Amino acid sequence: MILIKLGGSVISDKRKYKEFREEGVRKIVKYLPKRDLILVHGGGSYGHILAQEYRIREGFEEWKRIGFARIGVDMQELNLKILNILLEEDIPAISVPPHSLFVMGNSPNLEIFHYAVNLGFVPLTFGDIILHREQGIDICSGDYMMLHLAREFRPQFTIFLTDVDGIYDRDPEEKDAKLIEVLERDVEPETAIKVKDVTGGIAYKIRVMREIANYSKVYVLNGFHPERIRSIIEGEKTVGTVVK
Ligand code: IP8
Repeated sequence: MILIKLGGSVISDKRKYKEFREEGVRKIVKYLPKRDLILVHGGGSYGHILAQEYRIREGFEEWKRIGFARIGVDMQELNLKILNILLEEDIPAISVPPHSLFVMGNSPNLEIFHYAVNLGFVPLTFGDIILHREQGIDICSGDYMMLHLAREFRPQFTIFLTDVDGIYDRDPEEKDAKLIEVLERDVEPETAIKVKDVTGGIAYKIRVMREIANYSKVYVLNGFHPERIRSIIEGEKTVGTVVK
């Protein structure tokens, strides 16, 4: 089993509302295995811009209803675009939207993933709007789904595709930023503190990755060089970060 997250900044241009990177996604899909695979995608500019505007993570207020529902629609739109590309490449993907799978505060019920995988389907889930047991509404990040899926399935490889080569020792936009090839448990890179989005940015991601490293080999790779996915699967050395 291989678990892969298509990061929001790989599949969309994070600065422009609903700007899909179609060519990039097509390229990635060509390097994906056709079964024993679970996919997760992030929100990018289909999720984060409005989630921030409507302060979804701060919980329910009446004025937020339409915004919350709108993000749900936008995420399904993004999901549908990716599903269609997967199908065109002969990958039998099935959409599993978190908002209709569970209520935040309870653990996600992953039964559907088991059934789908056993029949040779490729489940595709994503960062999504979610109803919340205490605060009414929230955002469920794709990383949260990654964590639960990795715990449940113990994949051989767990791969996070991002818009840079891996995890850097500081903001990758800064001059002199160095790629961390092996991220050890006790090192907290400066990037963790500085780079944020509505679901917590790199700091949360690194926490999730470290936990997943207990169950799986975890890699962070550049989604704009998807041939690196194949290298990892084939056991070859490539550019990226391995999380230990
Ligand atoms: O990009 C967030 O998912 P992420 C999803 O995986 C929304 O953190 C709706 C903002």
